[in-house]
Amino acid sequence: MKEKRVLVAGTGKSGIGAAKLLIETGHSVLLYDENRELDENVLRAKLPAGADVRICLGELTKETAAEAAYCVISPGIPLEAAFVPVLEEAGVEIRSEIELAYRQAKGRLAAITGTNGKTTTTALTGAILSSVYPETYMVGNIGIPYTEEAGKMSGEAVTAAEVSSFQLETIRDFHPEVSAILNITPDHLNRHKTMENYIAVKESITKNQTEKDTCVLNYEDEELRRFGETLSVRVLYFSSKRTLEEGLFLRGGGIFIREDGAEEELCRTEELKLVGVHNYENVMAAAAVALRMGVPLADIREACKNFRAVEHRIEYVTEENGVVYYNDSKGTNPDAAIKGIEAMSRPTVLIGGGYDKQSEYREWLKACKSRVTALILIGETAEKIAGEAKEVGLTEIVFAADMEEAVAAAKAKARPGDAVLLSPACASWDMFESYEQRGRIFKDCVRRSKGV
Ligand code: UMA
Repeated sequence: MKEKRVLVAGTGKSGIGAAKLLIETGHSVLLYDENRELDENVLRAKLPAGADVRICLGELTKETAAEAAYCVISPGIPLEAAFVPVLEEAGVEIRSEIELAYRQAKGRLAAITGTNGKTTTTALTGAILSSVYPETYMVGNIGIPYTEEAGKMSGEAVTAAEVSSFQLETIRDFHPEVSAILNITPDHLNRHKTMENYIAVKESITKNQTEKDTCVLNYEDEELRRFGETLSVRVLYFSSKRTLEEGLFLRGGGIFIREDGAEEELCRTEELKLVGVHNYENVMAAAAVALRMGVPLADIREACKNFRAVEHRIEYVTEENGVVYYNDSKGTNPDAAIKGIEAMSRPTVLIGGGYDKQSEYREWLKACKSRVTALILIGETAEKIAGEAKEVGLTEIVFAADMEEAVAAAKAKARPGDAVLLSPACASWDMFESYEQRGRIFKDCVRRSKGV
């Protein structure tokens, strides 16, 4: 019988990573994408020359689906996609791209999820781990597909993975030794439909963990505290609000670790280059993960002190005529954007709006009220946000067609001593490929117009 091909759905970073890993491990691949406008030659050029790959774009027929042994799905593709029932009818199992990578990977794995802070926490965890383990990988939603790295790993490998709810949706055996859930607030509800579904998918990061493993949880998130009580996995909590009997916590200006009744200081917050309580939570979570991955406290302390903010997360861009520009393009939901605006100590001209995930903007706009002097809105959600902004008393609103216009409008509104902040509270996908591209275009517009 002819050997079946593995169907890889999606031809973005994850799809290409998955296809390459499958090819390396001797599989033939059926690379599929719903977008029929894609150029087959461009896709083929991303794969090893001469590889046994068939490319299929547009509609997936029953006949093609029946050729697949199983399907590796990219995280951006919802299970509601038109081709999914075709696969189901043909009895083809759908696995997450991280599931494929996990099965091929070697060594030890720590996986971090949560609505906000997971990129910073994963980057910091990776930095701590790499300070003591020579073969450290940082993978996943952070922008490096897990499948790109999995084939390179030896038994000594230590991996920090940022995993999103999209990636967790179709895991089966995925089993981190240490997991972390940082917080859960409404996000991606257009995809997951209900908060219950979203919570369940995030919490499924622990589903294969056993009593030998650890789950790091935020004690101040009521859902996660409750969830921790139901787990047979070892739980290590962190808290930014209270002293814990066991776990990591913020007290006064210090971060402490208490285990088996013994307390030690990890660091003073003023020693860190990260600012804001949300970042101290990220530091506690990363330190907790690293501790359980066997890193000595002194090494955790050093790595935390040396770590700088990641790009697009309240990132300083430049100062011009007394106005400071910040790029918080990673503020892709209202909760993340609240952190962005709360970090501003100056009157702020805020650029917001973008792809419509059916989020609620009221709390974010309320947080904006005391600091925001003008709101510049872009994207699909501009009208909706403008309506809610007026209701909370934010009336200085300008609509802009693109980032260039938004930056020009922000510039015209800002006075010396102000900040201009891009912190959209929305995903970027209506106007940009990614939040990274949105952030880079913002920075380019700011720099291009400097001095003009
Ligand atoms: N496609 C379809 N049908 C669909 C949707 C997409 O065929 O219904 C195709 C598109 O035509 C495209 C491909 O799928 O060719 C894109 O796949 P993708 O959206 O999964 O994008 P990747 O480039 O593989 O990037 C993904 C993550 N993107 C998403 O989850 C949307 C990246 O996270 C991640 O860095 C990367 O894998 C590596 O692991 C980005 C993200 O925005 C940063 N994540 C969300 C977030 O953080 O909020 C979850």
